[in-house]
Amino acid sequence: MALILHAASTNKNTYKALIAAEYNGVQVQLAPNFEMGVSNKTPEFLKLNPLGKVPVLETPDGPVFESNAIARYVARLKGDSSLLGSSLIDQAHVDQWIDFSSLEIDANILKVLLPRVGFAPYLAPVEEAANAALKRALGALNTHLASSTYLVGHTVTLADIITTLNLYLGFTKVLVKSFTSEFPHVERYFWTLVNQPNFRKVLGQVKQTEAIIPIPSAKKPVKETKPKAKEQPKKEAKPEPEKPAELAEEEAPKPKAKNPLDLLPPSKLILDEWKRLYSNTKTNFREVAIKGFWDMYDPEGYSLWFCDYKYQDENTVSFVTLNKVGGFLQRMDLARKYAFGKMLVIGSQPPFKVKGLWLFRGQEIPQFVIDECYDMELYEWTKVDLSDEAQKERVNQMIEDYEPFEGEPLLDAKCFK
Ligand SMILES: N[C@@H](CCC(=O)N[C@@H](CS)C(=O)NCC(=O)O)C(=O)O
Repeated sequence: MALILHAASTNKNTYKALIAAEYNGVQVQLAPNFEMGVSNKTPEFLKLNPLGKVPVLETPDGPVFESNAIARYVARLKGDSSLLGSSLIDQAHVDQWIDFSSLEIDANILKVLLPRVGFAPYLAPVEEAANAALKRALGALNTHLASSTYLVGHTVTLADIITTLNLYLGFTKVLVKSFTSEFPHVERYFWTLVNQPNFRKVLGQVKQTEAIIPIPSAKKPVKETKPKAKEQPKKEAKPEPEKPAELAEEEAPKPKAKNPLDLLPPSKLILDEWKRLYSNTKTNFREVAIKGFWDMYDPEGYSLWFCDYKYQDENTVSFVTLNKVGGFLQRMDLARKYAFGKMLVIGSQPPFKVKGLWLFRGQEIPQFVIDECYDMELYEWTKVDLSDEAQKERVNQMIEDYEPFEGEPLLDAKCFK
């Protein structure tokens, strides 16, 4: 029977146990319908972990919290698992690297990341110290990896799983290429590990972040943590010369330019009206919403686009595929005033196909969307030819979540509105 892991499916701490489970052939399943901030605050959940934090693993002998402990439990479920090290000294080294990557790498990445996503107050000296400590740790790791493929012995151990996931948070969120290129053996190690089949099944395709998240405006309140007044930065600090270039670049205040799409001639299609019609139509969708859409559609002020994920063969795990689409829609937030979209995850078995339909203001895909949402390049984009009735019918079917879509059931249909 599968062990139940209570966790958000986008959390790198969750992936530690899931990848260890893949290596050991153990069944671990995410708790269905888990909602971060809701499910982990219920009285039942607090009995599993009094802090209300995730992940938590339910085992036949009771719950386990702390992601490293959970991953160790999963690793130990297989008697002869090579994940734990075969000699006393190898086992000690597995533990050594787990602690090293948690305390020297993960902790410092979080000190950089959390203020930038609004979960802690931003303080330039704190970030600087975290970056320096991170460089020191990556330097030591780089030296170790100069002469070894894996951290301990000649196969993947739990130390590699946990270290890679700690690096994963860094590579995908804060460590841009100019930062990591100082540590070529760490880079080689990271890309080798995330491309191992058991990692890939859980993580999908991993991409290094191209830019570090900008420092939130000093005026915006931080989430959850309330800093004392004297701790708050008075205004966005000017880049300091000794700061890593990629961070300094992000700090320069940028004047807010008007979006060129706001300068287009007015359109008879009022996007909010269409979004309202879409949301409020509960019955007769074809006759009401779809007909209403074409009645208000303005082919001069807007354009419709099909998108097709370029790497469909990689969509082998349903929740990873759904997360990928969910992440894309979150990153499209910047286009909410100018776009409407439907993203379908198609098929009942892997590999799942991801296809979508987007309505954009203007005749082209807006340049700021291409520039700022990296997912755009992961899709093939084709402008809808409205003179082709078959393409128009495909638009209708995508808007209404028609099933079977192109002969297959829908795993999910997400709407961007
Ligand atoms: N050291 C813990 C970290 C747990 C943790 O901080 N979890 C966060 C999500 S990444 C959480 O559940 N936060 C909810 C809260 O603080 O209430 C582990 O590795 O499991």
